[in-house]
Amino acid sequence: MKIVFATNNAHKLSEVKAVLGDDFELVTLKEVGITEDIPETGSTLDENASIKARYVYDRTGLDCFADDTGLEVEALNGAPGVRSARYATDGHDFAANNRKLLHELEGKENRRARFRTVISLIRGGEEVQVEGIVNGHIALSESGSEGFGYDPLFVPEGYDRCFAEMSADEKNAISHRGRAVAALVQVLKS
Ligand code: ITT
Repeated sequence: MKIVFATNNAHKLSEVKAVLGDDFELVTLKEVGITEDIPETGSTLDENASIKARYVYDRTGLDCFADDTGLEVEALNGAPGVRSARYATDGHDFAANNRKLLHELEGKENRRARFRTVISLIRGGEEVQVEGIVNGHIALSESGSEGFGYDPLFVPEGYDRCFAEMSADEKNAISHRGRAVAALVQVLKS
């Protein structure tokens, strides 16, 4: 089954490919001629996932899905949340975002956080959303070199290592995105 994944993030693409397996052929934005950044103008993850998927569907008419992910930190009232990519700067500056997060949490005892991924699937013109969540906490300093984004700081519940210290398979088995994609597979196979 061919399906377009509406992302410009190469890390996401490889994570999702690994979970979807060989039953699905993922088509990239570039392959369908979309090279511009899709505007993320929504105020929630649900809205942005929908905006990204609709953008692709409206231009190609192809079955497609998009993921929008946010890190929600309890002591920061859910920030950076929907602004996770642009927390410290206008761009996707992972290092600056991590520095800002550590700074904002200085002196705070409650470091609980969760990653939440919302996937919007458009199949035959019909839209369905699924979600994946992983609870955890923000470490006191960065470690590891795997993954991307906030992975050097996020320690999932029940572990003493952050995502950036885990293999791709280990992260996918418990992560927000891994769980959301597992739910997506259920929908696609139904
Ligand atoms: P697309 O919109 O092109 O898919 P993006 O990088 O803009 O890619 P999101 O808006 O969904 O993706 O993600 C917001 C940010 O959240 C992202 O830039 C990372 O900093 C962070 N993030 C998302 N998934 C993550 C993960 O699995 N591990 C660590 N950080 C993640």
